[in-house]
This record gives sequence, structure tokens and C-alpha cells, in this order.
Amino acid sequence: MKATAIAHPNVALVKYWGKQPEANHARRENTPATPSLSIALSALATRTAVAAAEQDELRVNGRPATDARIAGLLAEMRRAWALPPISVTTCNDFPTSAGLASSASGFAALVTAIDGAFALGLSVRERSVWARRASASAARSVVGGFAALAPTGDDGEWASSAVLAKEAWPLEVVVAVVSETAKGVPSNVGMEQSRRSSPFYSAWVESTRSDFEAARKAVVARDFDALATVAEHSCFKMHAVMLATQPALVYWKAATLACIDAVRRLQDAGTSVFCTIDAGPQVKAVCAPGQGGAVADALAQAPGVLRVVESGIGGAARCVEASDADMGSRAG
Ligand code: 2P0
Repeated sequence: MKATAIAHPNVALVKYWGKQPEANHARRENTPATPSLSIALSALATRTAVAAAEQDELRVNGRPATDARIAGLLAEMRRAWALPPISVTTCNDFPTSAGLASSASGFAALVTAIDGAFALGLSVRERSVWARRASASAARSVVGGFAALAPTGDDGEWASSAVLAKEAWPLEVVVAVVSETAKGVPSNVGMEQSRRSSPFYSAWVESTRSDFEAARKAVVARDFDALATVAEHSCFKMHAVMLATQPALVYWKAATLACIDAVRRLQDAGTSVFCTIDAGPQVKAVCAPGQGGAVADALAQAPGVLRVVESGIGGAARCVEASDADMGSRAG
């Protein structure tokens, strides 16, 4: 009755920002208002061990912690199965809550470890639905590779599914880390403020459906330029919604703009790269195969960049041997 799982954070190329109003649901289902499409990052990982215990307990990055969303997920799963008290030990090899999607990899790893430890026999789709209820982007980290989060099946349940296997298109991603501190407004709070107050919100929700279809086609066709066009548009449109929220959600730092400028200059010089930014200041530059090294060198020179992380596309959330200490070698 114990298991360890690894999951990778993901970067959305078509963004999720906003939830369907909860009045639409009999109970809290955390259903997005917009479909999204992402790539997982092999170089970053969350490792989570769960085991039956005397009482529920949580350790995050080596320290005792409490987390209402983890407690809520355990309570929901206990409505479905007679799970014992559980100890959860989770650790990220990257900064928590700084726009690197630690909740995505965290909940994907947690659901996968619980499934393994208690032999629940969940399908990938079922694990993605459980992860989504805790944090919608986590549904995509369950699937890994190029993943969509959209209504699925006859019941229209929002779940994640594979768009393309990671081996089919080995894009590279350079993460330019410009701040290691936790962000001010968590995503779940910020997106609700946007829904209530941003005059651009309804246009965002409406137009993201066609962005999602365009991105899905571009990924299947492995058309880098088409993906770059729709992904940058989705990113900057989401940040326009954020800026028009009251109070304004400004996640960027000066170094964020310096990175955008550096990516523009690379594009002007003919490099196949585009940038995307989530609810935080870090810039992720997505590069055609073989271009990551040159892009990393350029972004490392941008004023205010603390460090760059080069990554490939990561695999699905999966159980591993507890003795396997090296997350990088299991990048899958
Ligand atoms: C995304 N983000 O698609 C977007 C882009 C942030 C900006 O998914 O409330 O932590 O837990 O469902 O998944 C961050 O939102 O939000 C996110 P909840 P989550 O990656």
C-alpha cells in the first residue's frame, strides 16, 4: 500500500484561463471555460510518494505542510474508495508557485501514486479527471507529451488526451527563469477575478475554441510556424485579459519583456522559436528540434535572467521504483 510517481510540469500553448461558473455543476468539478493544449517538460519533475499511515500527513520539499487542495482531493477520493489515512511526501526539482506549473505536476503525480498504491486500476482518462478536479492543468500532466484538455466522450467530461506522442516531434523548450519568488495572485484566484471583471473575458473564451483547433491541427501536421502563430496569440491574448482584470493582474517583470525582445530578435534572424508565458514572470521559448542551444545562449544574455533550463518534451505521469532517486534519468 505504497507507491512513488513522477510527473512533469507542462506549458500550455493554447492557454486555460477561466472556469465554468460552479452553478453549472452539482458539485465542485473545476471545469475549465476554455480548451487547452500543452507540452510537458522533461527536465523538470515532481516526485510524490504515498503510503498508508496512522493519519494523513504531508511533506512538501522536505518540510511538514498543509494544503487545502490536497486535503480536498483526498476527501473526494474517499467518497469513491475506502482509502486509509495517507502520508504524502512530495518534492519538486524546480521553484514552487513561480509560474512553472508545480500544481500541474504535483497533482498528476499524486493521483498516479494513489492509483498505484491502492491498486485502484484507473485509466489515464480517469486519472486526468481526478487531477483536473484538483487543478485543471494537472490533467494535461497526467497524459504528458502533446496533450489536450477538452470535453471528451459521450458525457462531455473534461479530460486530457494525447494529441501527439513526444517522440513524433522532439521540440525543445528553454525556460528563462527571471524570478524565484512565489507569485502574488494564485491562478485560481486570478482567473476568477478575470471572469468577473475583465471586459475581454467573453471574447477570450469564444476565440480560444478556434485557437485550440488551429493548434491541434498544427501539432498533428508538425507545422512549427502555424503552431508558433497560434501559441503566441493565445499567450498574449490571455495576458491582455489579465491586464484588463480589476485589479490588474501583472505577472511580468522587466526581464520578462527583455526575453520577449530576445525571442523577437532570434525570429528576425531566422530561428524557429516562439515564446509563451503563464501566470508568472518566467518565459518559455519553444524551439524547433536542434535550436535549443542557440536560444538558451541568447536568453541567458537577456538582462535580468537568473538562469536558463533546457528541456525536451516529457512523458506521462508514471509510477517508479521508490529507490529510483534520479528524476532526470527517468525523464521518459
Ligand atoms: C495553463 N495556467 O493553461 C494556464 C495558463 C496559468 C496560465 O493552468 O485553478 O493551476 O488549479 O485549475 O491549473 C494555471 O492554472 O488552475 C494554468 P486551477 P491551474 O497552463
